[in-house]
Amino acid sequence: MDLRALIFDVDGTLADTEEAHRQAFNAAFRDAGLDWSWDQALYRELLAVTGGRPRLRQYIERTLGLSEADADAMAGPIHARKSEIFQSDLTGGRVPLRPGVERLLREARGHGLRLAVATGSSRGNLAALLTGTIGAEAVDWFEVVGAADSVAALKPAPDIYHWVLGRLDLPAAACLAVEDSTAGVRAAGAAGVPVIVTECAYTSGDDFTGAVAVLADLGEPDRPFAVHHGDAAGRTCVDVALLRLWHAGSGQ
Ligand code: XBP
Ligand code: MG
Repeated sequence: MDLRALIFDVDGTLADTEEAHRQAFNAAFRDAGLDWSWDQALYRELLAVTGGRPRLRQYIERTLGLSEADADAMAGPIHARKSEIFQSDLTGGRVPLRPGVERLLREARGHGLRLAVATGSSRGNLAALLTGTIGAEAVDWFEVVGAADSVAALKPAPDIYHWVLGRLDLPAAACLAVEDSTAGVRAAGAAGVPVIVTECAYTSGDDFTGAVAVLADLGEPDRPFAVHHGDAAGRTCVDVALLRLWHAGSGQ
């Protein structure tokens, strides 16, 4: 089956945003008068939970011994403040897109590939990232945006990918996902979507079993990329031709 659409994860894939998320959480804790501070090692552990609000809720349950309902009630306003801080950072262009992302998005559009997003984050975060990098018009490049408010079960559950496929009205075999995390690979895989990985600072060395290829990043023509798993067919960066090769080789 031909490749018809690319489904991009956001955090860690379109941009290395998790460090900005971590710092925004710590700023929100300070604003709330809490003495919590998540360092990078703890945040990497907490990232096992997809979704910033569920991640904070579980931390509150564990730290304060509150019930899930009470912890969620406490997490809500803190997470809302964190999102304000994060979005202000990104709208200001603080976090760039990862290497090759804008190039590949433009090339994919030029080849008539449909674009979608499947993220455990919020639509507002995506809009802030794109506004602060390519420009607000890039939000419309993505025909379908599956975000944390689209489904109840976030990655590694396949629900977000099923939701996106439904709105694309495409079978999984006609798509290819780009992810950065174990949870993302498992979610795409469980939905039958072939997936490639670009590791990020918080996921480097994690288990990406099932991915068609694992890369340091998408690369640029003049900036060769490192391939940790899979065959890049001698190419120096991920282009549509290489995506089609990987898609065909994935047995779809
Ligand atoms: C990564 C996530 C998100 C972010 C934080 O999403 O799990 O929760 O860590 O963003 P992706 P929110 O699927 O794009 O990698 O606080 O908005 O959830
Ligand atoms: Mg991610």
